[in-house]
Amino acid sequence: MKDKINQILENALNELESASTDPKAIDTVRVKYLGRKGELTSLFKQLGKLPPSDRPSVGKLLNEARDKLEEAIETAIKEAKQAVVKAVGKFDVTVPGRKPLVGRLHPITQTAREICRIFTQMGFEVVEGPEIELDYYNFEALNIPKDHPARDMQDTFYISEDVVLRTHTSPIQIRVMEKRKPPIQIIAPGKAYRCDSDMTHTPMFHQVEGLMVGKDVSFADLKGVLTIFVHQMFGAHVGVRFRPSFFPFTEPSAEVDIQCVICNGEGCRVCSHTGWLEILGSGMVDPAVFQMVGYDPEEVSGFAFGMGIERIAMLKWGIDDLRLFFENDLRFLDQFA
Ligand code: 2NL
Repeated sequence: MKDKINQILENALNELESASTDPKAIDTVRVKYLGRKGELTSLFKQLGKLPPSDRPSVGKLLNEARDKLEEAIETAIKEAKQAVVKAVGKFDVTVPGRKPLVGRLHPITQTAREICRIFTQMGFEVVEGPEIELDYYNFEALNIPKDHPARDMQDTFYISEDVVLRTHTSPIQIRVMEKRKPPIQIIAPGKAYRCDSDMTHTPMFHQVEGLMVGKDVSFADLKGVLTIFVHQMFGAHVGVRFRPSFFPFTEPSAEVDIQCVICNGEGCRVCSHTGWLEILGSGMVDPAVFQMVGYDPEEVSGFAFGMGIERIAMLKWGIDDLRLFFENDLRFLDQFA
Protein backbone atom coordinates (compact mmCIF):
# COMPACT_ATOMS: atom_id res chain seq x y z
CA MET A 1 0.00 0.00 0.00
CA LYS A 2 2.77 2.43 0.92
CA ASP A 3 4.64 1.66 -2.30
CA LYS A 4 1.46 2.18 -4.24
CA ILE A 5 0.92 5.61 -2.67
CA ASN A 6 4.48 6.69 -3.44
CA GLN A 7 4.13 5.41 -7.01
CA ILE A 8 0.88 7.31 -7.57
CA LEU A 9 2.40 10.50 -6.14
CA GLU A 10 5.45 10.15 -8.39
CA ASN A 11 3.25 9.61 -11.46
CA ALA A 12 1.11 12.59 -10.55
CA LEU A 13 4.10 14.89 -10.09
CA ASN A 14 5.60 13.69 -13.39
CA GLU A 15 2.36 14.36 -15.25
CA LEU A 16 2.11 17.78 -13.61
CA GLU A 17 5.65 18.47 -14.79
CA SER A 18 4.69 17.71 -18.39
CA ALA A 19 1.49 19.76 -18.08
CA SER A 20 3.86 22.71 -17.62
CA THR A 21 1.85 25.99 -17.80
CA ASP A 22 -1.19 24.63 -19.64
CA PRO A 23 -4.17 25.29 -17.32
CA LYS A 24 -6.28 22.58 -18.96
CA ALA A 25 -3.58 19.90 -18.59
CA ILE A 26 -2.99 20.94 -14.94
CA ASP A 27 -6.68 20.51 -14.20
CA THR A 28 -6.71 17.10 -15.90
CA VAL A 29 -4.00 15.96 -13.47
CA ARG A 30 -5.98 17.35 -10.53
CA VAL A 31 -9.12 15.47 -11.54
CA LYS A 32 -7.23 12.25 -12.30
CA TYR A 33 -5.68 12.06 -8.81
CA LEU A 34 -7.71 14.26 -6.48
CA GLY A 35 -11.15 14.32 -8.16
CA ARG A 36 -14.15 12.45 -6.70
CA LYS A 37 -13.03 9.25 -8.39
CA GLY A 38 -9.34 10.20 -8.43
CA GLU A 39 -6.58 7.65 -7.78
CA LEU A 40 -5.55 9.15 -4.43
CA THR A 41 -9.13 9.79 -3.42
CA SER A 42 -10.05 6.13 -3.91
CA LEU A 43 -7.14 5.01 -1.75
CA PHE A 44 -8.63 7.08 1.09
CA LYS A 45 -11.82 5.06 0.66
CA GLN A 46 -9.86 1.79 1.00
CA LEU A 47 -8.31 2.81 4.34
CA GLY A 48 -11.16 1.13 6.21
CA LYS A 49 -10.32 -2.27 4.72
CA LEU A 50 -6.78 -2.28 6.17
CA PRO A 51 -5.94 -4.00 9.47
CA PRO A 52 -6.53 -1.41 12.24
CA SER A 53 -2.84 -1.42 13.22
CA ASP A 54 -1.78 -0.28 9.69
CA ARG A 55 -4.39 2.49 9.34
CA PRO A 56 -2.58 5.35 11.19
CA SER A 57 0.71 5.11 9.28
CA VAL A 58 -0.92 4.58 5.85
CA GLY A 59 -3.40 7.36 6.57
CA LYS A 60 -0.55 9.70 7.45
CA LEU A 61 1.31 8.84 4.25
CA LEU A 62 -1.86 9.36 2.19
CA ASN A 63 -2.46 12.78 3.79
CA GLU A 64 1.11 13.81 3.10
CA ALA A 65 0.88 12.64 -0.51
CA ARG A 66 -2.36 14.60 -1.02
CA ASP A 67 -0.89 17.75 0.57
CA LYS A 68 2.22 17.54 -1.60
CA LEU A 69 0.18 17.12 -4.77
CA GLU A 70 -2.22 19.96 -3.87
CA GLU A 71 0.73 22.26 -3.22
CA ALA A 72 2.37 21.29 -6.50
CA ILE A 73 -0.87 21.95 -8.38
CA GLU A 74 -1.25 25.35 -6.73
CA THR A 75 2.30 26.26 -7.72
CA ALA A 76 1.65 25.10 -11.29
CA ILE A 77 -1.49 27.30 -11.52
CA LYS A 78 0.46 30.31 -10.21
CA GLU A 79 3.19 29.71 -12.80
CA ALA A 80 0.58 29.34 -15.53
CA LYS A 81 -0.90 32.76 -14.63
CA GLN A 82 2.53 34.37 -14.55
CA ALA A 83 3.30 32.86 -17.96
CA VAL A 84 0.18 34.57 -19.36
CA VAL A 85 1.15 37.92 -17.80
CA LYS A 86 4.66 37.59 -19.21
CA ALA A 87 3.33 36.73 -22.66
CA VAL A 88 0.86 39.63 -22.77
CA GLY A 89 2.96 42.33 -21.11
CA LYS A 90 2.22 44.23 -17.90
CA PHE A 91 -1.48 43.50 -17.95
CA ASP A 92 -3.00 40.52 -16.18
CA VAL A 93 -5.75 39.65 -18.63
CA THR A 94 -7.21 37.21 -16.12
CA VAL A 95 -8.31 40.07 -13.80
CA PRO A 96 -12.10 40.54 -14.13
CA GLY A 97 -13.12 43.74 -16.00
CA ARG A 98 -14.75 46.79 -14.41
CA LYS A 99 -18.39 47.45 -15.20
CA PRO A 100 -18.72 50.57 -17.38
CA LEU A 101 -20.68 53.44 -15.75
CA VAL A 102 -23.97 54.00 -17.54
CA GLY A 103 -24.93 57.67 -17.94
CA ARG A 104 -28.35 59.23 -17.49
CA LEU A 105 -30.03 62.47 -18.48
CA HIS A 106 -29.93 65.38 -16.01
CA PRO A 107 -33.40 66.00 -14.48
CA ILE A 108 -33.47 69.44 -16.13
CA THR A 109 -32.84 67.82 -19.54
CA GLN A 110 -35.53 65.22 -18.81
CA THR A 111 -38.02 67.97 -17.90
CA ALA A 112 -37.13 70.09 -20.96
CA ARG A 113 -37.62 67.05 -23.22
CA GLU A 114 -40.97 66.22 -21.58
CA ILE A 115 -42.19 69.82 -22.09
CA CYS A 116 -41.03 69.76 -25.75
CA ARG A 117 -42.70 66.37 -26.28
CA ILE A 118 -46.08 67.67 -25.03
CA PHE A 119 -45.99 70.76 -27.28
CA THR A 120 -44.64 68.80 -30.25
CA GLN A 121 -47.71 66.56 -29.97
CA MET A 122 -49.84 69.70 -30.31
CA GLY A 123 -48.05 70.69 -33.54
CA PHE A 124 -45.28 72.95 -32.18
CA GLU A 125 -41.78 72.83 -33.67
CA VAL A 126 -38.67 72.98 -31.43
CA VAL A 127 -36.24 75.78 -32.33
CA GLU A 128 -32.95 76.98 -30.85
CA GLY A 129 -30.79 80.09 -31.04
CA PRO A 130 -27.61 81.78 -29.75
CA GLU A 131 -26.98 82.32 -26.02
CA ILE A 132 -24.85 85.39 -26.82
CA GLU A 133 -27.41 87.75 -28.29
CA LEU A 134 -27.80 91.24 -29.63
CA ASP A 135 -29.45 93.72 -27.29
CA TYR A 136 -31.87 94.28 -30.17
CA TYR A 137 -33.28 90.71 -30.18
CA ASN A 138 -33.16 90.33 -26.39
CA PHE A 139 -34.88 93.66 -25.54
CA GLU A 140 -35.64 96.14 -28.32
CA ALA A 141 -37.69 93.83 -30.55
CA LEU A 142 -39.64 92.63 -27.49
CA ASN A 143 -40.92 96.12 -26.75
CA ILE A 144 -38.70 96.46 -23.70
CA PRO A 145 -37.84 100.17 -23.60
CA LYS A 146 -34.37 101.49 -22.77
CA ASP A 147 -35.38 102.55 -19.23
CA HIS A 148 -37.16 99.29 -18.35
CA PRO A 149 -35.93 97.61 -15.12
CA ALA A 150 -35.40 94.31 -17.03
CA ARG A 151 -32.51 96.00 -18.86
CA ASP A 152 -30.83 97.10 -15.68
CA MET A 153 -27.10 96.38 -15.38
CA GLN A 154 -28.00 94.47 -12.22
CA ASP A 155 -29.93 91.79 -14.11
CA THR A 156 -28.19 91.59 -17.47
CA PHE A 157 -24.71 90.27 -18.29
CA TYR A 158 -23.40 92.75 -20.86
CA ILE A 159 -20.66 91.58 -23.25
CA SER A 160 -20.52 95.02 -24.83
CA GLU A 161 -22.78 98.02 -25.38
CA ASP A 162 -25.11 96.06 -27.69
CA VAL A 163 -24.27 92.39 -26.99
CA VAL A 164 -25.68 90.50 -23.96
CA LEU A 165 -26.08 86.97 -22.61
CA ARG A 166 -29.74 86.38 -23.42
CA THR A 167 -31.93 86.91 -20.32
CA HIS A 168 -34.74 84.71 -21.74
CA THR A 169 -35.25 82.52 -24.83
CA SER A 170 -37.70 84.97 -26.48
CA PRO A 171 -35.03 86.29 -28.93
CA ILE A 172 -35.11 82.84 -30.58
CA GLN A 173 -38.74 83.47 -31.45
CA ILE A 174 -38.11 87.01 -32.71
CA ARG A 175 -35.46 85.57 -35.08
CA VAL A 176 -37.93 82.95 -36.38
CA MET A 177 -40.67 85.56 -36.97
CA GLU A 178 -38.16 87.77 -38.80
CA LYS A 179 -37.33 84.89 -41.18
CA ARG A 180 -40.74 83.24 -41.70
CA LYS A 181 -44.33 84.23 -42.40
CA PRO A 182 -47.27 83.05 -40.24
CA PRO A 183 -48.65 80.54 -39.42
CA ILE A 184 -46.00 79.85 -36.78
CA GLN A 185 -46.12 77.36 -33.93
CA ILE A 186 -42.80 77.03 -32.12
CA ILE A 187 -41.25 76.31 -28.74
CA ALA A 188 -37.80 77.56 -27.81
CA PRO A 189 -35.96 75.74 -24.98
CA GLY A 190 -32.51 76.74 -23.75
CA LYS A 191 -30.24 78.39 -21.21
CA ALA A 192 -30.80 81.97 -20.04
CA TYR A 193 -28.60 84.23 -17.90
CA ARG A 194 -29.25 86.86 -15.26
CA CYS A 195 -26.88 88.60 -12.90
CA ASP A 196 -28.69 87.27 -9.85
CA SER A 197 -27.68 84.64 -7.30
CA ASP A 198 -29.44 83.61 -4.08
CA MET A 199 -31.54 80.76 -2.62
CA THR A 200 -34.03 80.88 -5.51
CA HIS A 201 -31.91 82.32 -8.37
CA THR A 202 -28.87 81.03 -10.26
CA PRO A 203 -26.93 83.14 -12.81
CA MET A 204 -27.72 80.50 -15.45
CA PHE A 205 -31.11 78.81 -15.64
CA HIS A 206 -33.29 77.06 -18.20
CA GLN A 207 -36.39 78.29 -19.97
CA VAL A 208 -38.93 77.16 -22.48
CA GLU A 209 -40.87 79.77 -24.39
CA GLY A 210 -43.66 79.13 -26.88
CA LEU A 211 -45.30 81.13 -29.65
CA MET A 212 -48.32 80.62 -31.87
CA VAL A 213 -49.10 83.17 -34.59
CA GLY A 214 -51.70 83.04 -37.35
CA LYS A 215 -55.06 84.39 -38.49
CA ASP A 216 -57.55 84.59 -35.61
CA VAL A 217 -55.37 83.01 -32.93
CA SER A 218 -57.26 83.98 -29.78
CA PHE A 219 -56.98 84.06 -26.01
CA ALA A 220 -59.20 80.95 -26.03
CA ASP A 221 -56.44 79.16 -27.98
CA LEU A 222 -53.91 80.27 -25.35
CA LYS A 223 -56.12 78.90 -22.56
CA GLY A 224 -56.78 75.64 -24.40
CA VAL A 225 -53.14 74.90 -25.28
CA LEU A 226 -51.77 75.80 -21.83
CA THR A 227 -54.52 73.84 -20.02
CA ILE A 228 -53.69 70.75 -22.08
CA PHE A 229 -50.01 71.29 -21.24
CA VAL A 230 -50.70 71.44 -17.48
CA HIS A 231 -52.90 68.35 -17.59
CA GLN A 232 -50.28 66.37 -19.54
CA MET A 233 -47.42 67.54 -17.32
CA PHE A 234 -49.02 67.31 -13.86
CA GLY A 235 -52.14 65.15 -14.35
CA ALA A 236 -55.67 65.65 -15.68
CA HIS A 237 -57.08 66.19 -12.17
CA VAL A 238 -54.97 69.32 -11.49
CA GLY A 239 -56.89 72.62 -11.46
CA VAL A 240 -55.67 75.57 -13.61
CA ARG A 241 -56.38 79.29 -13.32
CA PHE A 242 -55.41 82.31 -15.43
CA ARG A 243 -54.62 85.48 -13.44
CA PRO A 244 -54.20 88.94 -15.04
CA SER A 245 -50.59 90.14 -15.21
CA PHE A 246 -48.26 92.39 -17.18
CA PHE A 247 -45.36 91.82 -19.58
CA PRO A 248 -43.97 94.46 -21.97
CA PHE A 249 -44.27 92.02 -24.92
CA THR A 250 -47.84 90.78 -24.41
CA GLU A 251 -51.23 92.48 -24.03
CA PRO A 252 -53.34 91.28 -22.37
CA SER A 253 -51.09 89.11 -20.18
CA ALA A 254 -51.89 86.28 -17.81
CA GLU A 255 -49.98 84.22 -15.31
CA VAL A 256 -50.96 80.56 -15.06
CA ASP A 257 -51.38 78.93 -11.65
CA ILE A 258 -51.94 75.26 -10.92
CA GLN A 259 -53.43 73.73 -7.81
CA CYS A 260 -50.61 72.98 -5.38
CA VAL A 261 -49.14 69.57 -6.27
CA ILE A 262 -47.83 69.17 -2.72
CA CYS A 263 -51.09 69.68 -0.77
CA ASN A 264 -53.66 69.27 -3.61
CA GLY A 265 -54.89 72.82 -3.05
CA GLU A 266 -55.40 72.43 0.71
CA GLY A 267 -52.75 75.06 1.56
CA CYS A 268 -49.20 74.35 2.74
CA ARG A 269 -45.77 75.95 3.16
CA VAL A 270 -44.86 75.43 -0.55
CA CYS A 271 -47.91 77.35 -1.85
CA SER A 272 -47.81 79.92 1.00
CA HIS A 273 -51.20 78.55 2.17
CA THR A 274 -52.96 79.76 -1.00
CA GLY A 275 -53.47 76.31 -2.56
CA TRP A 276 -52.04 77.63 -5.86
CA LEU A 277 -48.61 77.67 -7.52
CA GLU A 278 -47.53 80.01 -10.32
CA ILE A 279 -45.93 77.99 -13.14
CA LEU A 280 -45.76 80.23 -16.21
CA GLY A 281 -46.40 83.63 -17.78
CA SER A 282 -48.30 84.18 -21.01
CA GLY A 283 -50.28 86.63 -23.10
CA MET A 284 -51.38 87.82 -26.53
CA VAL A 285 -48.36 89.08 -28.50
CA ASP A 286 -48.23 92.89 -28.28
CA PRO A 287 -48.89 94.63 -31.65
CA ALA A 288 -45.62 96.56 -31.17
CA VAL A 289 -43.70 93.23 -31.27
CA PHE A 290 -45.44 92.22 -34.53
CA GLN A 291 -44.51 95.58 -36.06
CA MET A 292 -40.84 95.06 -35.13
CA VAL A 293 -40.72 91.80 -37.16
CA GLY A 294 -42.69 93.20 -40.10
CA TYR A 295 -46.06 91.53 -39.40
CA ASP A 296 -49.29 93.50 -39.75
CA PRO A 297 -51.03 93.42 -36.33
CA GLU A 298 -54.36 93.93 -38.16
CA GLU A 299 -53.77 90.76 -40.16
CA VAL A 300 -52.34 88.34 -37.60
CA SER A 301 -52.61 87.62 -33.92
CA GLY A 302 -50.90 85.22 -31.57
CA PHE A 303 -50.08 84.15 -28.08
CA ALA A 304 -46.78 83.50 -26.32
CA PHE A 305 -45.70 82.02 -23.01
CA GLY A 306 -42.58 81.37 -21.00
CA MET A 307 -41.68 79.09 -18.11
CA GLY A 308 -38.65 78.24 -16.00
CA ILE A 309 -37.65 74.59 -16.38
CA GLU A 310 -36.09 74.38 -12.89
CA ARG A 311 -39.38 75.46 -11.33
CA ILE A 312 -41.38 72.89 -13.31
CA ALA A 313 -38.88 70.14 -12.36
CA MET A 314 -39.01 71.13 -8.66
CA LEU A 315 -42.81 70.95 -8.62
CA LYS A 316 -42.90 67.71 -10.62
CA TRP A 317 -40.57 65.88 -8.19
CA GLY A 318 -41.20 67.87 -4.98
CA ILE A 319 -37.63 69.24 -4.81
CA ASP A 320 -37.29 72.22 -2.43
CA ASP A 321 -33.72 73.40 -3.16
CA LEU A 322 -32.80 74.87 -6.55
CA ARG A 323 -29.08 74.41 -5.92
CA LEU A 324 -29.37 70.59 -6.13
CA PHE A 325 -29.68 70.90 -9.93
CA PHE A 326 -26.29 72.60 -10.22
CA GLU A 327 -24.16 70.71 -7.69
CA ASN A 328 -24.06 67.54 -9.81
CA ASP A 329 -23.90 65.30 -6.74
CA LEU A 330 -24.38 61.78 -8.14
CA ARG A 331 -26.35 60.76 -5.04
CA PHE A 332 -28.98 63.29 -6.19
CA LEU A 333 -28.70 62.69 -9.94
CA ASP A 334 -28.80 58.86 -9.63
CA GLN A 335 -32.38 59.14 -8.38
CA PHE A 336 -33.47 60.26 -11.87
CA ALA A 337 -32.02 57.25 -13.72
C1 2NL B 1 -42.34 84.19 -17.66
C2 2NL B 1 -43.06 84.97 -18.68
C3 2NL B 1 -43.37 85.16 -21.02
C4 2NL B 1 -43.42 85.59 -23.35
C5 2NL B 1 -42.77 85.11 -22.25
C6 2NL B 1 -42.98 86.25 -25.68
C7 2NL B 1 -42.15 86.06 -26.75
C8 2NL B 1 -42.38 86.77 -27.90
C9 2NL B 1 -43.39 87.65 -27.97
C10 2NL B 1 -44.19 87.80 -26.87
CL1 2NL B 1 -41.35 86.54 -29.21
N1 2NL B 1 -43.99 87.12 -25.75
N2 2NL B 1 -42.76 85.54 -24.56
C11 2NL B 1 -44.71 86.10 -23.22
C12 2NL B 1 -45.30 86.15 -21.97
C13 2NL B 1 -44.63 85.67 -20.85
O1 2NL B 1 -42.65 84.65 -19.96
O2 2NL B 1 -42.70 84.26 -16.53
N3 2NL B 1 -41.32 83.43 -18.03
C14 2NL B 1 -40.57 82.65 -17.11
